[in-house]
This record gives sequence, C-alpha cells and structure tokens, in this order.
Amino acid sequence: MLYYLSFLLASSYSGFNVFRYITFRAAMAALMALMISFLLGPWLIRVLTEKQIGQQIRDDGPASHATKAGTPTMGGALILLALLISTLMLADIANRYVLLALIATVGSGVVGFADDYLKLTRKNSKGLPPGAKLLGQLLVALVVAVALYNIPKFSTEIAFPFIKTLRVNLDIFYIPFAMLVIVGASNAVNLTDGLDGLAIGPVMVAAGTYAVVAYVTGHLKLAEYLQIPYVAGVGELTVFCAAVVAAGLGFLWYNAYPAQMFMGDVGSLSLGAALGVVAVMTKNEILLIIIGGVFVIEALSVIFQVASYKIRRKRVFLMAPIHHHYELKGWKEPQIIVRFWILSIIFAVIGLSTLKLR
Ligand code: 57M
Repeated sequence: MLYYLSFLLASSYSGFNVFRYITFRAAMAALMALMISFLLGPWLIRVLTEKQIGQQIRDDGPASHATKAGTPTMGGALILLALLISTLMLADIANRYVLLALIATVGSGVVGFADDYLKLTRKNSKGLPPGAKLLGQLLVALVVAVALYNIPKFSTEIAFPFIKTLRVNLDIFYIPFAMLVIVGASNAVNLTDGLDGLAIGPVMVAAGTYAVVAYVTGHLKLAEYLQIPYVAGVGELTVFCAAVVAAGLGFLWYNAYPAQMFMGDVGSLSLGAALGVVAVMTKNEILLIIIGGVFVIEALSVIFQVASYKIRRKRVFLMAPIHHHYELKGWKEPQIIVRFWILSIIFAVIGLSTLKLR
C-alpha cells in the first residue's frame, strides 16, 4: 500500500521515487517486520501464558524436554502477522507472485493453526488427524500450483543446479511437482522445529538466500548474465523474502535458547510453505534441496529411521529426527542448534554459488 501511496506522493515530493526500488522496499519491509515481531512478542507471550496456551510435551522424547512443558506456543502467528503487514505495505500487492506467496503461506498457517488449536483444547500432543492435515496442505498447494500453471508464460520447465543445459519440461505434471515442493518443504520445516531456534535459523538463512535468487531471477540483465531462467515480476518476492527473514529474526529473540515461546505448527507449516512456493516461483525448485539442506537432512533421517525399523526392526539413529539423535548422544541443545545453523549457512553459500557455476 505504501508502494502505491509513494506513486501519488512522488509527483509532489521526488524523494518518494525511492519506493520504486525493490531493494529499498525490501529493506523497509524487513525493518517493519522486525519492529512488529519485536514489539508484539512480549504482549503475545503474556496473552498466551494467561490463556494457558502452552506446549504439551511427549513423555517419550529426550528427558531434557520435560522442563519445556507449558512454554507458550503458536508464536508463528506473530511471524505471520509481521510478514503479512510488512508485505502488504511494501510489496506490489497487485503482483500475482506476491499474492500467491501470501496465499500459500497464510493458507498453510491456517492448517497449522487448526492443528495447534486442537492440541491445546484437547490438552494432548494429538492435533489434526495426519490425513486431514496433509489434505489441508495439499489443497492449499493445489490452488497455488494451478494458479501458477495458468499464468501466461510461466514456464513448466525445471532447471538443475550445476547442469546449465539440462531442462525438463513437466507440462501439466508441473502442478503435482509444485505441490510436492510446497508440501514437502512445509513438512520438512515442521520436522526440524524440535529445538529452540533450530527451525527459524535455517528458515531465515534460506529466505535470505532466496531473496537474492528472486532479485536476480526477476532482473532481465542479471538473469541473462547468470544464464538462469528469467521470470518477469518475480523480483518483487525479494520484499516478501526480506520480510520472512526479519519477522523470523524478531521471533528468534524470544525463541532463542532457553525459549520463551515456540512457533507451533502455525509457524512451521507456513514458513516451510513460504520457502517452497518461492523456490517454485523463482524456477529454482531443485536448488531448495541444497539451500534447505538442513531440512532435507532432518526429513531424510525420519524416512531412513522409519524404513529401517519397518524392514530390519532396527533403528539407524538413537531417535529421529536427527537433532534428537545428537541430544541422546550427549550434545548440549545450544551446541546442536548453532551447529545446524552453521550447516545452513554453508548450504546457502553452496546454493548461491550454483547460480554462477552452471
Ligand atoms: C513436530 N514437534 C516437536 C512446538 C513446535 C514421524 C515423526 C518423526 C514426526 C515427529 C513430529 O511429530 N514432528 C513434528 C515436532 C514439539 O514442538 C512443537 O511442535 C511445533 C512444530 N510443529 O513449534 O510447538 C517439541 O519440540 C520441542 N521444541 C523445542 N523448541 C522449539 O523452539 O524444544 C520445539 C520448538 C516441543 C519441544 O519439546 O514440545 C516434537 O518433537 O514433538 N516426531 C518426533 O519428532 C518424535 N520422533 C519419533 O517418534 N521418532 C521415532 C520414529 C517415528 C522416527 C524414532 O526415532 O524411532 C519425537 N518427538 C518428541 N518426542 N517430542 C520423539 C519423542
């Protein structure tokens, strides 16, 4: 909205022309999202505590988690609010990529909210039945994928990091593929969200990396120079990604070890979907495997653990997802968190380098 207002004001005050630059609006959106999540954090913690919206802890997990019982959850609502307000204020809301990113993020957040709400009202760790949760996620992803497929000139080709010449056109099958990326990312972030700050750190790093990817993908000259697919209008997602980073940073203030609040499924499902949808819209879907490497490792650890147990009746890890394995091996919680953050930064650098190494 400020973006449109600036057009009106620019005719009288030329200084408002600065709002035309994506980079300036991305910085402003980041500041706004940061302020909102910083300032509303203490209020939300107070409200959640008063209303006893606290975490139920499973008793089969690492013993150290027992002390976390009652920690206010659903802090993801704060991230969503900060992200939504700052994007609506500073991005071009008539841009269909921005709109679809918001629909994917908020839609998945609603599914997560329903799950959190049921866990809290039933006072146990069972929320939505897994089938219903997945159905909700798939429906949101379907709406977004079909809308993208119908955007004229939106390519259904997928590109592969490191192999410049390889492009595969999925045509109508791009719809289930895009859904897989969005729902897969959403669930992988959810699995990662099991230690203080463990999910939000890599989410911020990945969103920051995709802010760069979105900027170059939406910039004809830069895209040509880097020989990556050019997508007109997708540069506007830089503002959205910057808002994700900053809303996450504000939340991290309260989620840092020892956490004063958790994000809940409302946060993890929506943030994962946000990363997935940006990867799809910037035509760098496969790159998400590298940039979101920490989430991939977490999800794979669960897949291997479950498969191994079913086939061999033996576990690969002491407990999955893998962060629990390291807890049981005796690593301290902050050690695991910071080491996983370091990994996410390494993955982001490798991911960014593939833009040039093609
Ligand atoms: C979410 N949620 C946390 C919090 C957070 C298939 C199976 C592997 C699924 C997996 C699972 O349920 N994962 C989904 C994990 C929970 O956090 C809440 O959930 C929200 C995210 N959805 O925002 O509201 C707990 O995580 C801890 N936490 C923190 N700090 C944070 O900032 O410490 C979360 C955020 C919180 C808190 O303790 O209560 C969770 O782990 O439940 N299941 C598992 O992860 C379980 N693994 C398992 O059963 N492994 C098996 C098989 C199935 C692979 C095995 O290895 O044999 C473990 N989870 C728990 N206990 N809690 C095991 C036992």
